[in-house]
Amino acid sequence: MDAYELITRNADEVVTEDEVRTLANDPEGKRAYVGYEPSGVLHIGHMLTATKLIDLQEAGFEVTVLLADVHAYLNDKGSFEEIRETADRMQAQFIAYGLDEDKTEFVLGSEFQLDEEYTLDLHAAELSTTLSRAKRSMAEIQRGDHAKVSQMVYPLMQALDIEYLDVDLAVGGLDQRKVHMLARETLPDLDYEVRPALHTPIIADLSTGVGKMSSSDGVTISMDDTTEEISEKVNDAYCPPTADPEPTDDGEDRENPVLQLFKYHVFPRVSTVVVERPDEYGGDLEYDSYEALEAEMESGELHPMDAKGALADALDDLIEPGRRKLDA
Ligand code: IYR
Repeated sequence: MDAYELITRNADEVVTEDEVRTLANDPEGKRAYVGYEPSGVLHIGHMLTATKLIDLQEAGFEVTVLLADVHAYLNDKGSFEEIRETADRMQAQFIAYGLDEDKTEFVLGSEFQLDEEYTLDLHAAELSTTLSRAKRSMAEIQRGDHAKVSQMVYPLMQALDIEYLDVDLAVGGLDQRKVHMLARETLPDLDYEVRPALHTPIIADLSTGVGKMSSSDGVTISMDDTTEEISEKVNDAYCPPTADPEPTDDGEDRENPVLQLFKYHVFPRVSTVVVERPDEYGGDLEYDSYEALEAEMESGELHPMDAKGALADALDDLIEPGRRKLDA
């Protein structure tokens, strides 16, 4: 796989492809980052972007993980003290999950976001951004009448982080695209360069295949799940024998979250997936690519129940090192 393919594989969106191609021409020592509001334990959303960071490290990038304590504070996630304790625990989990300790720098937002220069740049960004533009960059759920001023400042700070962390590439889930678009407009206003961004897909709700898998409501896979919990969640998952399910009766898009997890979470980390089956049902199946697994599910050779068993085992193996860290 060439560097561009490795850097962009499984990304839902690359902004812009030309800019990332330029990075891919000489990836050694280039810098990428993802930011996370410290909260709870790692869940599948964190792990998907972390998987992309692992791809980038393999391609030669140095990686910064921003533990965005100030952002979490602005988003009403608790006191600084609570947020920072969570940040420490998250850092240990990211390493356990497989980020290369020597090529990963963990930075707390408050280490630079409270400096005078940053603050003055933030005010300059506030001055060059209309309220309606800032509002458009906010998450959908925050945009009502109860939105706080802090939540409008938040995306502007995220844009500035790209400059202050001196990164060549910003990575995030597709839910970060609005902020990254704002950054493309805001940074040049402050005479800073635009940097490309890469967005990972959002996994659908595990039990319905509709909307997004979320830790706040619905079922998610977390690092503190027991083997039994994972197995239960996966066995109850929505999994028709196709990667392209029909929309719901209300016309909502549906995905197959079991296949999405194989594609975006398991195969980037595991070279072969073995589906165990008793001999009377044809014996074990082995797949060395997501495409091969998808094809056999669609043809009927691989039954969704058997695929779920293999998925639960693979998820369990991937979170096991982090789970041990939590217990320690
Ligand atoms: N908005 C992210 C957290 C975050 C990401 C980056 I990239 C930053 O520079 C700062 C914060 C979230 O929703 O978790």
